[in-house]
Amino acid sequence: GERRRWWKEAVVYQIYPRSFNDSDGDGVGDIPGITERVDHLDDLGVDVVWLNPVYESPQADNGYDIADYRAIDSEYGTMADWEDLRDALHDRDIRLIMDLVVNHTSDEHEWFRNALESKDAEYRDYYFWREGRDAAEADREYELGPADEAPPNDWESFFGGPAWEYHEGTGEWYLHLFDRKQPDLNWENPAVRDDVFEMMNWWIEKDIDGFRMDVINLISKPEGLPNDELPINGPRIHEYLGEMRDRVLDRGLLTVGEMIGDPLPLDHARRYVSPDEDGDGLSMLFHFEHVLLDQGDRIWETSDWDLTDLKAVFDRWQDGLEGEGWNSLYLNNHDQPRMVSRFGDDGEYRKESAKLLGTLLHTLRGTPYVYQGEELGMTNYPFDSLEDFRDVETLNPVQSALDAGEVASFDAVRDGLRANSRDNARTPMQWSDDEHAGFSEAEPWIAVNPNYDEVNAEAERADDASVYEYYRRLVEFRGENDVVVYGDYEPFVQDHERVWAYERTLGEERLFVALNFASGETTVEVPVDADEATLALSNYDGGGRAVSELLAGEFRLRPWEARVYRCE
Ligand code: TEU
Repeated sequence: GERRRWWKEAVVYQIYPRSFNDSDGDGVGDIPGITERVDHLDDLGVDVVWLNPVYESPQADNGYDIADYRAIDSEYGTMADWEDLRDALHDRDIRLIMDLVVNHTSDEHEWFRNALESKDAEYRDYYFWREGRDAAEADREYELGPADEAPPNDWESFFGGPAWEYHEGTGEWYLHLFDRKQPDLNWENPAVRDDVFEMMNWWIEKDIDGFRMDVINLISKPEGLPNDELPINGPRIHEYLGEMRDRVLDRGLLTVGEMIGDPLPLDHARRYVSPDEDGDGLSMLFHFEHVLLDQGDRIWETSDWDLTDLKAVFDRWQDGLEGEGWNSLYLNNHDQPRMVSRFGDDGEYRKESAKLLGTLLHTLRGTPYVYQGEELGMTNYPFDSLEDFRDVETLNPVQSALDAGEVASFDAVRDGLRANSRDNARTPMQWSDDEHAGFSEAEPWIAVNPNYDEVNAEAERADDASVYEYYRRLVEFRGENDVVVYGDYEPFVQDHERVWAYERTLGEERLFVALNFASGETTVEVPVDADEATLALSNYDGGGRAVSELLAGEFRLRPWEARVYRCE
């Protein structure tokens, strides 16, 4: 059987500090604001908090551009505030994992400032510096750098535009796979690895419980930085992670690596999370395959998907890591639109579908990650102009496309951005129906979703039929039933376009889960041959239908109905 580990049994709650709770009335969330709300987490029953970056940063990418790994950004508070938060969480048996962003730093980090000084500055080699190509060699024109030069290669930044920036002072270009204010660290330099590992150990000494590792499978770049290879799962990636495992990680931490790639090859994935000695030692990883299903090439483009695609991705991973490693389970985070608007129905069946998606997350095999506001059924934001957005990943490419005339006007991209923008996830947490949703006394840095009068924590905590109350029961149910954590997963009716049905088994214990991903009634035949079944969870009031119905072969589900049966 599967080895017991505390992080397999845990439910993780993700906090985006900028948007969680503002304690000092500047419109920006902060660390004391989180501490004020730890009871919300304790009542929900979650076991771990993952805190998005709170380090000193010019905030070009909301903290994913770090200027000092060992200091807290003054916008968010002080190190003493952080220690108070850690203690408040630990007092309630909630562990704390920190975001580790070491593919790149901020261009305002002292290493990069030093690197800018000259070609042989002490920290020059902490980053990737290259000479430009002759402009004639490139197959397109660039607006960056000297007229007779093109960037060293054709790589594109994940945020649009070339992945290189020209530096006049030294006449060379530096690599940035994200914003130009996020220069990539050169992991080939052993001094970089020493410094990163020392910094990680410094945080572990501060009694944290693990790391979420930002785009960690980008840290090894293909040799010579060739045009036709991408810097994903590069040649030395397992060597670097193995070194990290040996020098930092063997202490029972929760480590979750964010892994770019579509698809992410299973052989790499297995090695990242293999519990064997030659595995990289990560507890689990985040892949992107399910959240890329509906994406087009550009941020405002979407593509069609149906439930069978979504099930196929999850089935592949449930199966692919079986006995080889552990899955993470997420449907949204700070980079993704709200799950209920995307995979559910955020209109008539908002509550039912939010609960159904929660049921899925809490009954598959893996560790669930709940993103702040998900437990309230928070939805996407009705963006209406470019001024409503704050995110570089939205603003940069849209602005360049507008400038280039590739996109005629905001109207042409409105629907796509409403569906896709990361800012959907970043609107303030909805605490109450007070002004600014109880998030802040001041005008928040990004607008509050207008539905806060109905969708908010205070109202939901007072309502037994709320999404919040259902989530509380889900977390509790998972905590009380080993079969949910350690049981085998077996899907049924994989070709069904509306129903996701599966069973989980562990020894004699058996659960049967049926989820109707549709805003209408659906019937389905499921091969459940149990003699007896009792309803354990349902997202409909009085959802307990006669057991005979389950056994009749044809199974009827109401719109977005979710049912979990215990079979004996
Ligand atoms: O995100 C990784 C990443 O590639 C994102 O650009 C993601 O693909 C995209 O947002 C989906 O729309 C991580 C962090 O989670 C993100 O917030 C950072 O901006 C990024 O790395 C750079 O550090």
